Amino acid sequence: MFCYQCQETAACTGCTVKGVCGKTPEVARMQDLLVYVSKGLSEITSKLRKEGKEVSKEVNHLITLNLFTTITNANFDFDVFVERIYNSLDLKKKLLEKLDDKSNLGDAALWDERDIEKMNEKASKVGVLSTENEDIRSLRELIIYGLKGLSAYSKHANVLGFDDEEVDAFLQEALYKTTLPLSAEQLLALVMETGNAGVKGMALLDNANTSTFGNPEITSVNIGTSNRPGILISGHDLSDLKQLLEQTKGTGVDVYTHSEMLPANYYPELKKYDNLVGNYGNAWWKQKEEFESFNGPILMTTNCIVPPKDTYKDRIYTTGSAGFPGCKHIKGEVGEEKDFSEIIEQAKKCPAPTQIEEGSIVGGFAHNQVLALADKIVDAVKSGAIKKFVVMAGCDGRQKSRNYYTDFAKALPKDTVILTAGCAKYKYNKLDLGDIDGIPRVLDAGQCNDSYSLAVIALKLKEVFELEDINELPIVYNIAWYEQKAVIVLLALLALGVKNIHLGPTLPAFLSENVAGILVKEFGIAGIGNVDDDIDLLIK
Ligand code: FS2
Ligand code: SF4
Repeated sequence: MFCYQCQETAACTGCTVKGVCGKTPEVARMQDLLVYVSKGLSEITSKLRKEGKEVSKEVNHLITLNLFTTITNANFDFDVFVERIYNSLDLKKKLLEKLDDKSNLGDAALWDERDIEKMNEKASKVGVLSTENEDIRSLRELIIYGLKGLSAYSKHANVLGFDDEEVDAFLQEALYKTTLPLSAEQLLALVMETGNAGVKGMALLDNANTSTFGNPEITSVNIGTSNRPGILISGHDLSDLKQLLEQTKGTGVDVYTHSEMLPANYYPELKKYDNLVGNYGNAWWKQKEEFESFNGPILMTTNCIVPPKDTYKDRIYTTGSAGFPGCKHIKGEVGEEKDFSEIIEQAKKCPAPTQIEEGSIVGGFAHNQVLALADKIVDAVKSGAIKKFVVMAGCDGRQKSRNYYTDFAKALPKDTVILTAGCAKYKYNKLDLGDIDGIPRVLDAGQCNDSYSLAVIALKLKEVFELEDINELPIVYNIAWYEQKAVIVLLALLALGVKNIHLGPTLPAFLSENVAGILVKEFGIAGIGNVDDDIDLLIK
């Protein structure tokens, strides 16, 4: 196996024996093959569109689900990947029949084999290292990881009934183009286009979330527990949470959010449920201790599964793109109602969660809420009460080096405000950093996709202050990344013209020296240093 798609990749170069995340070589091979088959499928759909033929939403959804399932920590189940490959091959066959011009089709579009041994053989030839030139490989993978992130966001919009054919068409064409002998310049242009599509994808999801659940609003979220049994829901899928809340109503079972599900508490249409009682615990990587002490069942709706301990494995359920062998998977395609009754019945037999914290945290500062406070914020900037905004969005992770972000937040001068989104917030959202004239010093916009909100806020401030360039704003970027959704967020910010982003705790292993050099030169991308130097560099 060879995988270097996430920040925790072995020795910051690549996982070759087993994934640091727990991915086995067998699963890694099937993931590589699923990506390859999806490239072939995308070649056919792209060519069908060129022939003026319609590609159905179901086909679009299958491709995004394929990519989403290969995101770090999403799915560890070998059988799931084999089934997805078979389904994709079946679909590929059907779509091929509709294509008039079948000349010049690539190997990915034509390959079809169901024998596991032959599939393994193929997988070992089509993985990341099959591109020999390291710069071309780097650019291709940068695009593919961005598309994986975009797929995740598209999927969350799709389940709420929102689709953008333009985004899907781009996603498939870009994926197909990673199989073509494009030059580095052409691939760089495609990287930028991927960033533009990322902006559209996040805007689609923002629209889907806010039209369905209302605009996030300032909310104090309980982090303690009740004495009733509970279900913990993690991941990013708000539609799953909504269904779970409906189904647990009046059952005596409480629902708690974990990690990236915390921002669900900020939405009017979700916080109105009495049975949504708060958030339990912290970021994804703490789940081994926190799932143990939660005592009740846990529903993983998307990525960021840590291979579970046997002591609580029988309480873990997965759904959607998520999967783990031996854990029960709750079925339900886009638009279908899911049945969570088994989880609810198990919860009733479990003790209430063991309290690990008490009090509350405040969030809900997505674009609508922040813009409602715009006058206050603009006054604070004009009076000098707020000197700088620091975007500290992205992901959290288990490496000790990430304590940098806690220390950085603590070391920030008191006239700075942190704008955050994603699970990175858990490094500083319980520090009690105070407020500036009633504006909290940590403004949490929501999940990682809500980094879009931060961009909307920046664009609005640029307008209010009548600036030419977004980079003239008193905003600096110190972003933490872990998996591929952070890649699309980064590419989207670059596409919006944001410069001088600091990215840590390490730069992606998939950036070759030359590609990293281009990002440094063109966009001022930089890594992180030590806290004192970075405070000097970014703030003073
Ligand atoms: Fe955190 Fe994991 Fe959200 Fe990432 S919970 S690292 O998925 O995309 O952020
Ligand atoms: Fe390694 Fe990350 Fe790939 Fe897992 S997802 S195998 S940790 S690079």
